[in-house]
Amino acid sequence: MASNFTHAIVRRPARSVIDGITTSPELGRPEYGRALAQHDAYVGALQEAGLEVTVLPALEAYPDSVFVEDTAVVTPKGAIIDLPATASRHDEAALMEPTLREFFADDQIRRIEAPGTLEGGDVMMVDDHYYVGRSKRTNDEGFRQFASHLAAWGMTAEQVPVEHILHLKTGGTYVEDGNLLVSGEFRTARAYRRGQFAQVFEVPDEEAYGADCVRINDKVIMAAGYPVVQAQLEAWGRRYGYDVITVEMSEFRKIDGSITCLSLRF
Ligand code: CIR
Repeated sequence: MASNFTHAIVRRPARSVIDGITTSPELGRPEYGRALAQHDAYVGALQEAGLEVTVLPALEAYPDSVFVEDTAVVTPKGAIIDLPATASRHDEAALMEPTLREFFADDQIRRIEAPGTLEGGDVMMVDDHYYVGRSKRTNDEGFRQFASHLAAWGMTAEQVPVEHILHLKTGGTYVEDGNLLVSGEFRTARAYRRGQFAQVFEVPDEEAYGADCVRINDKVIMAAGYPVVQAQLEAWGRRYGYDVITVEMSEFRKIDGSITCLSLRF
């Protein structure tokens, strides 16, 4: 079943984005003007995919607040407000809640509460089943609460260990039609080997950053500069009826942000 999204929520990068958390300081700090331009292009790609995009103002006190995906998981039945694990990002979810309330009724909003932590980057939706990374950012209690919220809405979840990267989706994304991209440690993840995927494409190490893409209606948005991933997506796109849009992501990559991180989609 292909996605049928109508809306996205994004947040403008703050000037403080140059101080975003990173595991790759050798890439240098983001350049603010370039990050803004890349963000504009990303919003343009979401619109090209047919979405109405709510663009929230920058939050200077939160360097990583451009990565709105970590503040909530929006399902077809309702939204689960996350609890980001790092102190500097902790309050970002509460700051997103009023915007989600514009789209969802009270009984469609649930919350991850301490000591649970959960970040949306760790959550990969495959129809009504959710794979949840057990990472440094998402703990067992966060998963337990998340799975119980989903169960109340008739959906299921399972954990996937994340050892070497930030979030589950940093290492691979589901692009619908049974097709999954995986990189690094997820090439051998047991959770992905049960026959529920028609095709699993193993992204070569030198293109690992390209493994995080997003399918939106009849488009897939991916980072520019990953030709092997792009060729695979274009081949799938010809077969399943979608086009690939590439956007420059260099400035967000410097602080561990990838394609899915920059939006909430529903
Ligand atoms: C962080 O470390 O939290 C940010 N610098 C990057 C967050 C990326 N978000 C995502 O993968 N969903």
